[in-house]
Amino acid sequence: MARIRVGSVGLGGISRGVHLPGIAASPDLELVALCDISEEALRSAREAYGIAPERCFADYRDLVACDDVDVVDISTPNDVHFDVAMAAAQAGKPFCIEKPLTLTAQQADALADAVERYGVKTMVCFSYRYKAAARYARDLVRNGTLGKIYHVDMEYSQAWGLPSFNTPRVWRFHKAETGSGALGDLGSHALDLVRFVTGEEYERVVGHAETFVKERKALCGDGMAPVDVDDFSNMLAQMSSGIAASFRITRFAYGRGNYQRMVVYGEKGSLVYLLDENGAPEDTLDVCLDPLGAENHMFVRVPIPQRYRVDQMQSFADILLNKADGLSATVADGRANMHAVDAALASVEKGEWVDITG
Ligand code: SOE
Repeated sequence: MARIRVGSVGLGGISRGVHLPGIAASPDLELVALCDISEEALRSAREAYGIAPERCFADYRDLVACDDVDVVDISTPNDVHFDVAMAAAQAGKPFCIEKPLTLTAQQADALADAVERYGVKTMVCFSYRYKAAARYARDLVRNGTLGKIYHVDMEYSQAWGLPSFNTPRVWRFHKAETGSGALGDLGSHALDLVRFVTGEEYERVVGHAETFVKERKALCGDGMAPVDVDDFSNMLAQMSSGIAASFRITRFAYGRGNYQRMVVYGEKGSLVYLLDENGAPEDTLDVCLDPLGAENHMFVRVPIPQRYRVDQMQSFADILLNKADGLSATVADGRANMHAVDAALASVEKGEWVDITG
């Protein structure tokens, strides 16, 4: 069977590190076109994947218009997500897209409507849905092993915002390009992962967020540029079925790399999902399921069954081939995520709980 021909737009870190290698590794996908506004990024990807110069573009509209591009892979900065995804949908081309889906919930609503109108398949790259320990945790929660869930506590911590890293004012610190700071960048993952594991929706949220470092070295010239987004966000969320969730999202956690910790406390058991703990190469799962464990306050690390090890880009191919497992995020999930992110931002401004609608 002929491979599905992919055109990739946005050739930065996540594309080079995950999307392009994942497309290359899939027996069902073939990379046929590239797009980036950076000539260097375009040249580097072209040479790495052997793409003909006439299939390399600076304007995403030219890539979407190619008759030999069946689907579009989108890894641009956040402020370009909506335009590229809308162009793909209007051309009737399925697409996969990096998180957060869009800059705002309003954009997400419009994109979700267009996807429905044009009937295109989609996937939002909430990449931690493909962590085996997260999938195992999801099964233990969904199959009732833990019983009724009371609390979920979710931490997503990085350190590159700390002054010692001297990170300049990159697009992730500029609201017009990123939408929000740690909240949309890391918090979108955290909010999606808790929704993925619990299967529950967010009903209302209250948040606290600040900007620790108010200006950073400008990318051009010798001056400084303002940071107009959050450096961290602490949130509480009430979920359907009454789950009380808490989130700690930060770029200022000294000693952390790409650290995630989700604790799920249930009536009959609890679990701890961990990523990048003490630099461990694999995600892990600790559980406390038996009365003796509860009595001794013991959580035991469990082996992760092989069936939970799934690749993100192959999952996109499976969606396109109508053989998906249903565990990948679609634009509908991305839209729900954006409504939670926007409600958290609104709560930070108002200093009160905000209901999540839509
Ligand atoms: C931020 O540092 C970042 O690159 C996020 O943008 C990614 O989504 C996350 O997977 C890793 O960290």
